[in-house]
Amino acid sequence: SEPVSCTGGRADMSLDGLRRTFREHVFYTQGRFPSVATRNDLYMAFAYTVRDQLLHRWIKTVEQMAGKDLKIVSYLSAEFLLGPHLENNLINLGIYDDVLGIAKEEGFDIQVIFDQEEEPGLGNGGLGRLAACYLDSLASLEVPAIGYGIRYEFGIFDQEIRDGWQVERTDQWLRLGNPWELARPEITCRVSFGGRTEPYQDDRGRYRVRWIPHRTVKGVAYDTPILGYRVNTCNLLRLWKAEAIESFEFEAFNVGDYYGAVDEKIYSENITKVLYPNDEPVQGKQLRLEQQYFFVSCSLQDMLRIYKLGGGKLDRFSRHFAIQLNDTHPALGVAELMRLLVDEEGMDWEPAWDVTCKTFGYTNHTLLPEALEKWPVELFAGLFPRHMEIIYEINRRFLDEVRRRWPGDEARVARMSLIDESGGRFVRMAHLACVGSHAINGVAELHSRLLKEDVLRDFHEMTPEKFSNKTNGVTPRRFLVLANPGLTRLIEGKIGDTWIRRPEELRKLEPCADDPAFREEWRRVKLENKKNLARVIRERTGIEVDPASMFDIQVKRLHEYKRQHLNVLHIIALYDRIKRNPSYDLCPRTFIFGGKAAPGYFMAKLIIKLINSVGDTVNRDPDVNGRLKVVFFPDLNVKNAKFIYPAADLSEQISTAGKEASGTGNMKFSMNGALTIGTLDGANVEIREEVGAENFFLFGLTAEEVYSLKRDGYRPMEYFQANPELQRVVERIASGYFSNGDRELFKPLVDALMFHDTFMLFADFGSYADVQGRVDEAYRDREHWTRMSILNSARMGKFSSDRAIREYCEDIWKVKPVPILLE
Ligand code: H53
Repeated sequence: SEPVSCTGGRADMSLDGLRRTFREHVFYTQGRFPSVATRNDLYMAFAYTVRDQLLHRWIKTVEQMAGKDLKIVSYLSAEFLLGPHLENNLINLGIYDDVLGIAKEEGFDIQVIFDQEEEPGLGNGGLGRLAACYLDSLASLEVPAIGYGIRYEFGIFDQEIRDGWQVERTDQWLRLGNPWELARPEITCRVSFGGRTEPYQDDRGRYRVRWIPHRTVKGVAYDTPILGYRVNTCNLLRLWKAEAIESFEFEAFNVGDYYGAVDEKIYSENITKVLYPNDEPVQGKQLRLEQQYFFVSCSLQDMLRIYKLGGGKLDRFSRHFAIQLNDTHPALGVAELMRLLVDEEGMDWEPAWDVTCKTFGYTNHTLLPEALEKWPVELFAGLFPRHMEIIYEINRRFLDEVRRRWPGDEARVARMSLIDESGGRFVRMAHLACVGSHAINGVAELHSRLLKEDVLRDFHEMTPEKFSNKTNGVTPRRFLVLANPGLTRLIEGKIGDTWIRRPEELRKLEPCADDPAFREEWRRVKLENKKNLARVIRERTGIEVDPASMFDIQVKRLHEYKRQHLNVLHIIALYDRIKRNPSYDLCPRTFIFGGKAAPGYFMAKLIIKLINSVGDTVNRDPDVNGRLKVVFFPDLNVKNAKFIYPAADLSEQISTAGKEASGTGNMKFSMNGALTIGTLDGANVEIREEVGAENFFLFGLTAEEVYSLKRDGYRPMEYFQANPELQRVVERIASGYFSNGDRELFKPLVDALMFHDTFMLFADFGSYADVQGRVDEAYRDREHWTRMSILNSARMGKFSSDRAIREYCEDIWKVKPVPILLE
């Protein structure tokens, strides 16, 4: 067919072209005169102007890929935490300054326009943000890819802090429309639930099974273009929305059951109504399982549809699609692809299984036992009777193999089974993912090692060749270029801008660490970023913080294993030292926290309250005299995070060793020149290796020490009794010092520490406080601190998501870049 012509007109990216397109959108898309256009009208007009550029590249991408013998990556994820699109797209297109100029000419402040964008909060934390970074890198590396997920009508809740407590407010990101997506009402899939199965013989006399479902809903595609950095590749994020199928309403209408029809509509739409706001562990709710199956089924049907358009034969499917399972949330895909191939397409079991295993890869993101997804067999079989049968059959064949390899080892068989029968019966999603994939990976060296040694040990023994590590990465475009323009300019002045695609080149900055003038500039940028954050903190919390103080920051989801409360114990220790000796010499510090707690996670919410209560007391105490400030930054999301990472002096990465699979915030901070205080956990280990032990503040038990201490019987009380400062700290909390004399308020927290201390805060407290003392000293030597800061940024290249995606492409997906030409 003829190449699509879409040059000129709205594809014109000259300054004049952009200005004209923008004005047209104010008129013809928003229906406004410029003089009465609202802030939202202007934002929308800008967004559509930029989207036109994306669509131009998207069409070119599709056009040039069509008919080529290529392989597409399908990234299946229940979460994509994208963050605002507009600024990011301007950077990737390379028209940031042009658009700033147009805004100025037209007489308004572009920042106000950027602020108008509601971010799509379609994820909880690390896992969802990782998926977003990977989409950015896939497109930037010109790799054909589709992200598949769920178009939640309500994303992660907005967090407010009232009286020190977290209050959740529903997210309404779609309220004013979403200019970045295209509804595709013609791209739909049917997804069924419940019912029963029945055997039959097909026309060739073969035994077959058909599924007679109880109900069926419709999935509708919504597409968001994902443009790479300074390339023409524009990939696709396809999110599914659930709707009622028309026939239902029509039938019900005919028999007069109007309310029944409306019920059905509500019921169907419920599936993609809201994101479950739990990071790890996920909550075992039926609707959650329905969400998982819904998006996985839509996505697989869509891939098969696309594949068949190209006329491919099904047994070659895995040469054209590589599907990655982002955690176990989409693991049902293994059974669903089998069902589609065997029941719907009439393939035999063995070739279908061969295709399935060659197609899927599985990324594990957690070692926490309570976070490994298990679904009660009864619930599962009720919703998916056919998939249950398929899983039993996969399991039967798989366990036969286990028995052949390890005859008589029934304990091993029970451990490896897809069905957990150790008390109740559950489907183990991680086992399903392992058995149905040709590749299994963890997300940091330590994590991948622990997976092999512990959680997935039996699977590693059986198929070691499936296992690998793929250390996480983050996109330097959003987390450096967009978030920290000051630092970006400074770096560009020294080493140009090629590091934005090849961050290993940041190493060229190393010699600058010895240049006093450069260090001075480096500090100036940091100070500006701190002033900026101080302003935002003042606007949002009313708290004044001093940009000259050390900014010590811990932002991430609230979870006991992440140990925000260890940080608080240390703050109280410092406060206690000041109270006992008002002239105690302390380098002024501002402690900043941020992060959401799962609404049902009582302890996490109590920790938020504790942070705010300690803040109230400390910030007001005249004895403290400005040396300590404690701030809880409300509503941490991608949009707000951009103020935070660039402003940090010290990054807190203090999880119990062996608990944080990787962490990615640790990377964002260090790239922006923060020094890390951290345990040997997750990617901290590798960050320390890269930046150098002398530029990293290490403390705490190792994962091995944590395990052996647990095994030998950990007694927190022993650490408590041995450390008088720790006793005073805990006593201050327990006595009601921070809660107006209320001794009950924090009792659950205190008791959990004293009697269980599952995450070993007491064991690590001494070492943490000591190393914090070294941080205090180090910060006083500003020249040396700046050196370390520069070296942190310079040596973080490894943690670009481009590196991670290259590894996935080469080792797991076996896909190659496909450069796209515009003309
Ligand atoms: O995934 C991140 C890791 C992080 C890990 C996180 C995660 C979730 O956000 C949700 C569920 C889950 O199993 C794991 O906690 O350590 O960096 C991306 O890999």
